[in-house]
Amino acid sequence: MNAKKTFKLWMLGFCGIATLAVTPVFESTPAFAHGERSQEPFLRMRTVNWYDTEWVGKSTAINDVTYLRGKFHLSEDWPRAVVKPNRTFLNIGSPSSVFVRLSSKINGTPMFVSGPMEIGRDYAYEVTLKARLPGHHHIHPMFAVKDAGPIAGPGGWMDITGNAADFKNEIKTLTGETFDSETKGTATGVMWHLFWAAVAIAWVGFFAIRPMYLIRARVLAAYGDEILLDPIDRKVGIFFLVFTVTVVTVGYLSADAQYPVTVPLQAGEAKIKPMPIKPNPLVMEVTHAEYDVPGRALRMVVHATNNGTVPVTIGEFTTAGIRFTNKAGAAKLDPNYPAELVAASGLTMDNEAAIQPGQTVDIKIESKDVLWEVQRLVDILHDPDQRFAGLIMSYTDSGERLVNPVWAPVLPVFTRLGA
Ligand SMILES: [Cu+2]
Repeated sequence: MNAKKTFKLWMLGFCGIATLAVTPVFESTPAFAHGERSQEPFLRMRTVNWYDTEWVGKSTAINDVTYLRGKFHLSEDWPRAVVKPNRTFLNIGSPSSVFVRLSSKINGTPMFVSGPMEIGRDYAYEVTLKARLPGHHHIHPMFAVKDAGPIAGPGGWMDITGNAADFKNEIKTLTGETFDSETKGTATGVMWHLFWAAVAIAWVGFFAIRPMYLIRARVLAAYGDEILLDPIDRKVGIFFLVFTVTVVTVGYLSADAQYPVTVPLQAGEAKIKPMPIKPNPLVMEVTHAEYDVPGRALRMVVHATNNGTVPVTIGEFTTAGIRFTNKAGAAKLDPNYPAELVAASGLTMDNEAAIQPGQTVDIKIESKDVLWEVQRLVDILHDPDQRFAGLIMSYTDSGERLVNPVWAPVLPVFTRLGA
């Protein structure tokens, strides 16, 4: 008995220590409640290449309007495992409805319904947001692809100040009626939910007590269903049928009489023209790429030709909303871009010189930062399809930006090779 007790105590103590040992050390980095980092890296790197993302209102008062805007390129390296963007919708990823989305426009076209987009092309979007719930919120642009799911873009913090109770979303209908869409119809909605719940409980309850399920099941198994039904059951059944059909009909007719002019829910398709292809004199191709696991660096060899008339300098490599820049690229960084997504001196090249007009070069570009691990992009090495895609940004002396999509298979390396 005693030995057993001692063992029990020892076991309890052991479990306690074991629990403590595996409890992770408290992290002081900002909390990301969306789980955006757990989205597969092939989805984040090889579908939508986000750039120029702008969280316009760093702080917005309740009821005020702000914007989330930016551009994206649909990667030529779209994974085979992901459904093609034949039906897409631009949305916002946020912790609950902290903003009301008043409109989404892609290339200036309102996108209140979904539609197809073209792989290999670029789109500019602007989402108009009205502040609804106060707080410090992490907001992402989000690209939903039918049968593939939502693909989150980079997240930035947006603050909303004020009092939630002051929120109003007044809408003027086409018939001239004005109402607050926050509260409109709430009582009717609650009433119908309670009503049908009560009807359902009465229906199930009636049969549940005449007799209880278990007895009923045994009688059913032994003698069939005929003796389980008595005339009252049939009468009650007919009553519920007539009652339900009457309530639905009367409800429908009275709602129709109250709101004679309605617009059906839009179920068409948005036909969005991609942004015009900007002539790009810089031609680029990745001829080799490897990921240095201990060094946390993606290295690629880029075969580039400058067919233009002015020298071009590479400044940035961006993928999954994460930006690796050198000096030239850092100078062009929007200071409002979330610092936790920028590796400001993460981009190095074996040849920093500008690519001269007419010149063809093979440049080794290294994007090195702990962000590969922190953002869990290194997980591509566990995929059966080890590839990356992203955008390389280059600049001419006059400040013109050239965007080159790149993609390639990635070879993992575990030792440092001479760079
Ligand atoms: Cu987030």
